Amino acid sequence: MAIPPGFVYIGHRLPQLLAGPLTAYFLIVLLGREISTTLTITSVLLSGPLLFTILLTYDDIKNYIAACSSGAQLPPHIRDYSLGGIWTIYKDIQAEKSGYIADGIEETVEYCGGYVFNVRLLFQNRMITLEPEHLKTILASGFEKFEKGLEFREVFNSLLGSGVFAADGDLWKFHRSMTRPFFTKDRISDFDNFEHHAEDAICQLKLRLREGYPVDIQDMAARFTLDSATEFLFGNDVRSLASRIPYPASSARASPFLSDSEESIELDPAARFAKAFSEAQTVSLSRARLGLHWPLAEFWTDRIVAPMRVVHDMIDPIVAEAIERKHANAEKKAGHEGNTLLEELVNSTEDPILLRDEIMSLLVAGRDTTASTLTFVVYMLSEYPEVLRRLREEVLSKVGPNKRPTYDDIREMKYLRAVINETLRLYPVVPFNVRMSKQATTWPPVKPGGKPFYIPANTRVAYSVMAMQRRKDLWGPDALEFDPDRFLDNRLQKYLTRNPFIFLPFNAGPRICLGQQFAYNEASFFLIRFLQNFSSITLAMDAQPPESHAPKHWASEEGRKGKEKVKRQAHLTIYMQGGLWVRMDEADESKS
Ligand code: HEM
Ligand SMILES: *[C@@H]1O[C@H](CO)[C@@H](O)[C@H](O)[C@H]1NC(C)=O
Ligand SMILES: CC(=O)N[C@H]1CO[C@H](CO)[C@@H](O)[C@@H]1O
Repeated sequence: MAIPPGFVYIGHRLPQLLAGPLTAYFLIVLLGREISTTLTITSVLLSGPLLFTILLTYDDIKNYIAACSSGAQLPPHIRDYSLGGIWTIYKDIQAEKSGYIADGIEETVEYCGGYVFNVRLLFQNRMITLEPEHLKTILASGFEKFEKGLEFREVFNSLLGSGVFAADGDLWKFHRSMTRPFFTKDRISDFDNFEHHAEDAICQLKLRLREGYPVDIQDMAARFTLDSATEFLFGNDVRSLASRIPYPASSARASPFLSDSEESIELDPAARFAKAFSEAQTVSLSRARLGLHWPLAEFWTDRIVAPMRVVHDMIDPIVAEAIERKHANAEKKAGHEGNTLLEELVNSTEDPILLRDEIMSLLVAGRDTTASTLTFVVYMLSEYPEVLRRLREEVLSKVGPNKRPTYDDIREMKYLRAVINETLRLYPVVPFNVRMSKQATTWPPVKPGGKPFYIPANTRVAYSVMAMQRRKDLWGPDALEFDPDRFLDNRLQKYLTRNPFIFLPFNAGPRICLGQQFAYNEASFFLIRFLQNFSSITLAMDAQPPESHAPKHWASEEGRKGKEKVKRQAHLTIYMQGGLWVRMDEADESKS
């Protein structure tokens, strides 16, 4: 039996929790016996909160003095007078259930007079910034002053272990150098993998559409990227495209992949794996909200254990087999170069846990990200038929109606890349991110002649590329419009070229996404094949579960919110609530 997480949490904090009451008690004993029992109990009880408040105030004063003496300022607090920021946490949870991600940011910006603020949650400062200059400091020029940090590792440890995604310092360098060789140009331009999975996916879509039902693009994209990623990582894919795709929940044939019908999920290992993998990510994200305090929400049972068991059951045998194969090959010839990432990794270590962690990191980093990008691109194509028309025109003129796209084709397709970029600008896959400051530092001033911002050591720092990439002052008055041409016409020079840090869907600096080129290739390849086969896309709102419809009152709102048809949610990555259901027409080959 594992020790319940809540016990471990309290065990670690016991000395801290008892410090106040014990001090108070001994002081009273030392002072003599004139004090009544009620007073003793009250002072012992109050001593904890009192000590805590004193320490907190001391910290605030210390930071204030440190900021002033270096000619800097502290980021302003947001408006929230509730104890421990409970109000903000409550609003955050409500917003996730029913709201629009990053709603209410304008209000905060207005109140704080800028895009930098301190959201103090559970008595801990979180410095939030939406300033490109600050992101440059965090991710690139001041890289060594920030890390993912203990909190990130504690929260994501069960999911990611020590892999490249969660590690810091020398361990991160080790992991990064171990995985990096696998992302060279010739590795990532091998399209055989994408080809047969895309073919499978399109074939399934066609069959279902011919039956007269709409299809869920998000589910399809998740299968395509899971199969491609597992093949890329360990040579044999998990074949999630082989099992039946879902019917709309409203149809008589419904037996959805991710929600009900536990029975079919039990029978289908790929579906079980995919479900467990999403569940583990969802648990990790709910932990991220509470940070180090996550065990309070899972006091008696660790909710990630069950889904992770399913995930490990799938990966462990694959890892074991790779190690065995290496030994078998070693007898035949030395210095065998691996074909898959796992074979490559086995050459640097045979530690099965380390190998599994690395694989998990890469699966988490590489799977839902590209799936989400594809889903949101298709969402935009369904909403902007003119963009769809131009994109198909580019596909047909550059690649033709049948040919398999090559690396060079993809490189030359400017409009396709602009469509992907514009989607990643408005709907960046990783909408929020966090870092921890290792030492006290400053962020540059925002206004000319203004003061820099002081960031104390060991402070949580959060940023939202989504909110930043929607700022009108950075992207122009039409920032909330979906318009791929902004990456091609004079707006490119006017905004992005002058200030590259306003567009960071893949982050920047030494920890920039390792899979960026892989992802552009994978997404481009799929979209080209997809558009060779389908000529029109319309949302099937009748198949979309009712709770996923954008609420009626959104329609009167300005900006993107007013245009949204389907609600979004986020765990590590953003996704469409309830899938993205569409109807499509097959391309008429004789015409094209
Ligand atoms: C459109 C798709 C993708 C997007 C938007 C994306 C975005 C990101 C972002 C924002 C990070 C930084 C996370 C952080 O440091 O906090 C990241 C890291 C990473 N990504 Fe991607 N990613 C995508 C696809 C992929 C793919 C397909 C792979 C691999 C096959 C991949 C592998 C990685 C790895 C290994 C890291 C960790 C790098 C490190 O910490 O040194 N990504 N990605
Ligand atoms: C899309 O964004 C990437 C990454 O910032 C950039 O390298 C590329 O030039 C952009 N392409 C287009 C056509 O916008
Ligand atoms: C599944 C399917 O029909 N795929 C087709 C998509 O389009 C290409 C080009 O026309 C065909 O080669 C595929 O067979």
